[in-house]
Amino acid sequence: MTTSLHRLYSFRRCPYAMRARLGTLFAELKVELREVILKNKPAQMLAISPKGTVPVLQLFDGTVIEES
Ligand SMILES: N[C@@H](CCC(=O)N[C@@H](CS)C(=O)NCC(=O)O)C(=O)O
Repeated sequence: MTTSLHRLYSFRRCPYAMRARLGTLFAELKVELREVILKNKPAQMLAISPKGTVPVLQLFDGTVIEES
């Protein structure tokens, strides 16, 4: 059985990503955390958010939130 989770592209030391991680914690939103190397951003992330900044939250229904 596979479980679909929301997915959060993040970078540990980024204050915006910290805000997003806190937001998901306070909202008790279970997310799959994808730690990104900013110099080598994953194609999957750039496909849904071409501006290439973190955080990016992709909800399991496909909705993309790309601003903290
Ligand atoms: N307005 C954006 C700003 C996000 C942002 O600037 N994040 C930085 C890291 S702290 C980033 O991804 N920079 C892209 C890069 O360094 O390539 C937000 O609030 O989410």
